[in-house]
Amino acid sequence: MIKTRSAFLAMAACCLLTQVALAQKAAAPAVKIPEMVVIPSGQFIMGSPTSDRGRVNSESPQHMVSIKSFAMGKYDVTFDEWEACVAGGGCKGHMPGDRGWGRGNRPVIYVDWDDAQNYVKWLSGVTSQHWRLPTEAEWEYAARAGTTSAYYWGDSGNHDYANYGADECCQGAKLGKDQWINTSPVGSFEPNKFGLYDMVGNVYQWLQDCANDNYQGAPTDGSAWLKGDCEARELRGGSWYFFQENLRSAMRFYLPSMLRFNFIGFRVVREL
Ligand SMILES: [Ca+2]
Repeated sequence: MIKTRSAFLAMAACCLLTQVALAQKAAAPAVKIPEMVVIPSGQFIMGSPTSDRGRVNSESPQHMVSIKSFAMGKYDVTFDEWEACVAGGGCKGHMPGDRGWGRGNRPVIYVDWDDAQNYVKWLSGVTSQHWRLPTEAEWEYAARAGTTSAYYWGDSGNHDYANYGADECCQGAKLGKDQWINTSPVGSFEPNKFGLYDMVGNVYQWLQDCANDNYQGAPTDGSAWLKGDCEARELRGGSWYFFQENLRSAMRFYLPSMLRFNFIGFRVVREL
């Protein structure tokens, strides 16, 4: 009898532990990881030719860069993905506002360069893989996707390909497929030839590189340029707030790294 009762208690304890384990598993928040696209290795000419309308001298001299294969975020990091980081104890609990434009699958905004670093640090921790921001060379190579035109679709701005602003600086605008005055849900336009969405328009994207006024002395192996003014960091891609020339593949821009704006977000890279 005693033996039977002990066996019953042991079995009950076992079931209880199993149920607790299952409940914990069910309650554990799913880790939301950005979808990625593998970018093939290759070489490209970085910078703009003098024929690019709206070019600035910081885009020269043009130079050949070799790129190793890497994985890049198919979309900008979204509010959903950012909030998974906060829910998982990362990102220093920073919960950015959205100005009432919507969260979910819209790109996260009001994140500075350090916030973006906190996000990739969290991703690296939960996945045991190496996540980071794109280098400026990786970004331009991925944005061009084999093209040499000013924009990856041609030589002039076009609201059918991206969400950007009015011709007169600086305000949002609606035209063609671009039906958003402010940010748009990621993936609202066709991807480029590498399968990347929103590489230009919607929000500017923080990059790893320090600010430099031209390409004299820039790396040619695709690595981040960590000399220059590292209190400021490079950004790429233009945004809902700016005019078309900001969406050119070669367009460069930098800002102090601690600024949080409603036209800046980021996308991630995972090393292969
Ligand atoms: Ca727009």
